[in-house]
Amino acid sequence: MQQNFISILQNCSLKIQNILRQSHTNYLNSTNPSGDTQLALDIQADKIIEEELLKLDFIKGICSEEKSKAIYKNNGSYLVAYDPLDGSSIIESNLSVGSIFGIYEKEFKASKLIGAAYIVYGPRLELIFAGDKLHYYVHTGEDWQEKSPPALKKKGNINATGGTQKYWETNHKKLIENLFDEGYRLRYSGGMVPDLHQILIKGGGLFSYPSTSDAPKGKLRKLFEVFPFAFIYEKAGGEAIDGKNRLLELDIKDLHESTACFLGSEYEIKKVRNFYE
Ligand code: AHM
Ligand code: MG
Repeated sequence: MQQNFISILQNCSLKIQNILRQSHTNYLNSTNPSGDTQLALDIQADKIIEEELLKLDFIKGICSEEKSKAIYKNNGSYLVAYDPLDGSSIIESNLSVGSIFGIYEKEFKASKLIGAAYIVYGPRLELIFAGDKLHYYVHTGEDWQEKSPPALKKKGNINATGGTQKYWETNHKKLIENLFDEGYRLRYSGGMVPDLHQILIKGGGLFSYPSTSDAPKGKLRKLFEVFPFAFIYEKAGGEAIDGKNRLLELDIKDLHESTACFLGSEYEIKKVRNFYE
């Protein structure tokens, strides 16, 4: 099942990379269930992934950031929640973007997550898959090469934080100031895939998208973005919390629900806990 899934994601990534290379980045008149205006590319990528995933016998259903409801089949026992094209707002400026996937057993909830993956569309096409352990694939232009998987050390030196700064809570301002006082460097592109991938590849640091006074539940969606990355970061030796609780122990009531999130290595997450206690 794992190998079939990896192959399907590799197929999807090549097709999506192809549509990204065409020059149009036009917006549609429609919004997704979170209220974001959709790009034609969001819908195309969503369709590519939907068609590929529904071919797999072991898939019982799918849901994406672009769909208001899940689609179910009669067979299969695994559910996939995905963000077909994460970083829609930075496509126009030609920055790296990605796709994110969470594989759930029978129910869309954190405790049922059994695998996760993301694709990075950058100068290179890359895929990280986490099952029992991490797998890292890079496309050479001709085929896929598996490389040794990245791992998080106890501490890094990168700080990537989102949310509108004027709406940050005091504890978040203090946390970020403290990291910079310790010599952390700012690395934030506005795309969680390249931002979290950079921290993973460099072996440590902190990514945060906090709750703010204008967005008390943060921005990033549990099923499509936060839980899959929490799973991947834990498999890489890191930690992932909402400020206090482990992300993978959070409940979910609505498919499109969001949460504040902090993902990183042990040292930085301990610091988050201290500032958010
Ligand atoms: P999207 O799924 O509509 O692209 O939004 C998610 C993106 C993340 O990739 C990124 O971390 C975040 O939104 C950036 O938000 P902001 O522009 O508020 O910093
Ligand atoms: Mg997204």
